[in-house]
Amino acid sequence: MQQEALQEITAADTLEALQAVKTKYVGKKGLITQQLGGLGQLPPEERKARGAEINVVRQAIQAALDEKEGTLKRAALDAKLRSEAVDVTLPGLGLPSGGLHPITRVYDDLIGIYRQMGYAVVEGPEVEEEHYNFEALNVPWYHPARDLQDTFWLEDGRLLRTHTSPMQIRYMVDHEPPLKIVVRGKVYRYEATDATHESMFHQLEGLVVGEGISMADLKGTIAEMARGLYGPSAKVRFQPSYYPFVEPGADFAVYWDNPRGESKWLELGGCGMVHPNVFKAVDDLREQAGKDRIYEGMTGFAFGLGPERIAMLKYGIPDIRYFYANDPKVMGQFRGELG
Ligand code: FA5
Repeated sequence: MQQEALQEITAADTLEALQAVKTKYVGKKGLITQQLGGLGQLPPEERKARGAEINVVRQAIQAALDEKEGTLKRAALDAKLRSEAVDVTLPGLGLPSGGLHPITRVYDDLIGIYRQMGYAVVEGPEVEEEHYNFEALNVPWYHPARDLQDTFWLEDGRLLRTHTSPMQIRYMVDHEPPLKIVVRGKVYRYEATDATHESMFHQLEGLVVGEGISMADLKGTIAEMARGLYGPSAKVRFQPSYYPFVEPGADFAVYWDNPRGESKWLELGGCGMVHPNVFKAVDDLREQAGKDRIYEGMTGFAFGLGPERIAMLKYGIPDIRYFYANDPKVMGQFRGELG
């Protein structure tokens, strides 16, 4: 029995297997325990010798069990330590980095172009007074143009600006001409969304006011922007259009000549010469604030465009809603490229 037990102990290569051997021989109902239990049936003179014999076997088995248990436990601990050890030769995991949103990149491009032309960059409130968003821009309450820009109204009578044009008014009330500004920021319209329309989107507004500013300056500026965006061969197109705050007014498009073979005219925004009623509204507000009337008789041009349109073509994004859906599959492609 001792020999068999020792063989089984040698063969046990896991702690579980060893436990089974232990139970088999020295457990409560093990073979050795049974032998000891059987001593009572022997004649008293044989018991002592037999008992001593069984004990020797038991001790031998127990010693072998203890030794093997120690060996197996050390091996298990070694394996655990090896698996947890740091392998300094492995490449690092790296931290996922963020990146600039495509709209931010387009803004950076546009604003870089306008800074070079000497424009100041300003921002304005997204919650706006009705007067600045509409009336002062020559859009009285009964004007049909209000229907073109469906409005989110606040309970207090203010609204979410439907375009960046109200900053034209705010800036002129606070500053004297000559001036050259671009306005960046979010605008909101209460309208059904589709692949090219969002209810929140961005605009870049431009305003230049001084003496003797002409339509030629406006066209030259838009052409300069197009060349800055698309290189020296960029083309621009103007088509007559109507906006109450400019006269004459136009829509402008830029020819997109792109390596993916998607060349086409890209309708970018509206523009025109600042309407005299806008200058008058600014002077009225200035007067109310105790300032001089200085805008009547001035000339100027303004434009407003949507950077989403540029970004969609530039980055091949087919649906405007991807920009604000926070889908990592889309925005993750802009990781790490800071610019
Ligand atoms: C305006 O908002 C005028 N304030 C622009 C302007 C400024 C004209 C100064 C003259 C002088 P319009 O509603 O067309 O115009 O919007 C301008 C641009 O914003 C559009 O050409 C388009 O690029 C973008 N845009 C308009 N609506 C949406 C929309 N729902 N989603 C995404 N982009 C839009």
